[in-house]
Amino acid sequence: MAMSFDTIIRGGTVATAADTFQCDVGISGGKIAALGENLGEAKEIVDATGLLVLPGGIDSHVHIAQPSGPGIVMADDFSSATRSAAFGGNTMVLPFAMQRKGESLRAVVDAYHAKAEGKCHVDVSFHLIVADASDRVLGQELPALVEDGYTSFKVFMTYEGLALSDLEMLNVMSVARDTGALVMVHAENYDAIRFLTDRLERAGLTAPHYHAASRPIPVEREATHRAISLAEIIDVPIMIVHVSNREAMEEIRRAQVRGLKIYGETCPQYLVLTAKDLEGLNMEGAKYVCSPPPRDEASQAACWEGLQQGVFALFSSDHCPFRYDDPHGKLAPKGRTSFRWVPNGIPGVETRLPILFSEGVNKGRIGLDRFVELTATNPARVYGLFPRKGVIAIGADADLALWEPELEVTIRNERLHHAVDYTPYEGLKVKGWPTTVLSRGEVVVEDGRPIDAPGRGRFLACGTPEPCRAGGGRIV
Ligand code: DUC
Ligand code: ZN
Ligand code: ZN
Repeated sequence: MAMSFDTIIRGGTVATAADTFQCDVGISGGKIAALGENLGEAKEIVDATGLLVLPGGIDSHVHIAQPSGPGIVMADDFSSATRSAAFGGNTMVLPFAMQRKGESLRAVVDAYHAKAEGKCHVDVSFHLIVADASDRVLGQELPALVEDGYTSFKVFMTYEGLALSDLEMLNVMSVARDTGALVMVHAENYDAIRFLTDRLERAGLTAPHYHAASRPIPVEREATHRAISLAEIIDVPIMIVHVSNREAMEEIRRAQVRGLKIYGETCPQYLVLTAKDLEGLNMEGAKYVCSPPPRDEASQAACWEGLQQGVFALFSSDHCPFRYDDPHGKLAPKGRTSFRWVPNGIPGVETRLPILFSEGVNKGRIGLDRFVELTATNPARVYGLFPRKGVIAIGADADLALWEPELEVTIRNERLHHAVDYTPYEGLKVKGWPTTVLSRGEVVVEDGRPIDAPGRGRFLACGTPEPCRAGGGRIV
């Protein structure tokens, strides 16, 4: 007897991290209920003829509504960021709940839930940023938060007020090992950056592009090596986030070859931008200030190699949205005095997938299966959301993005949906764009048109990350 579904996606080409095949997708109760042909009746038919049907992207590294220093305000709240995410083919994002020194992590988590409440267009889980590795945080708060589904912590090796000492990193890693959580590491050497920044400023070299000179590749390579060594001492898996160059990538590869569970992530800015982009006239370069900074073409090639060869398991946006022409953003008065004070981060949640699809799949650098793996399946596995998320399989959430693989788009800020007044990818031509997006079976973007659904996105507790599970294989 033919079943009846809420929705059938008909006539598309389904692609997963393993396979690409023609079939229809039957959806009931927000879940994928059937894959096959002639599925029968449904209340709604979505015609996917000529389209690719992919798992919705999971952007596992975004910053939303984070406090960012005196007078600096992030452009996106949870509404605009998750709406922008949906328009870029994503059905889930993982932002950070950021602790500041002296704060209770639990109170921080509650505050971020309050910021997100009623606003999200797609589903959300949180990573924790541990800035204050006090005995109470290590002994009580982190273990309780892991139990509640916050199973990944980011630690910083740089930034005033955020950087942890090696001892503090070891303590956080030790809690992660005991509780089955994954530590994400921002690997840059704080003292080296301070030394170089002071020297550049003394020489009057304060324009935005000196940001890149203040954090050269050895700053990242050394910290990457040190983070790996600390993880080896504790015997715990870690994720090195936003890797920008060959030397850091090779540190990760070497550790992997030695059998350590060291994971890596890279981002669009390290594939299509270089330090030259920071050299714009006047303050224009501020639009590209992020850390680590974009490097050069050889570094871009190395990041592609890392994606192709499985050194990197994740491709995330590191969406970190500040307006440009705004005293609370990139043009904050202090930022005009030195690159040191320019808010650090660039937007990209909506452009992440089209950039990788176009530069990767359409240009033959990676296959469609690898695209799905890097952008949806691996994030779900790495952060304990699989198999509910990140896959087209019976029983999974019906989080789907329908792509027009040949659609040519010139990226312009005016077509994006974030609350930022620029995109660092302005003018970049891409081929392939997601035009219809379903979150748990509900259409949230239809043929490029908005379906306003703030508040329908849910918080999801994360399970134990796969890298932290006993016997868990390496995710590549
Ligand atoms: N690190 C991030 O992960 N995002 C923005 C800035 C930074 O330093
Ligand atoms: Zn970082
Ligand atoms: Zn980030």
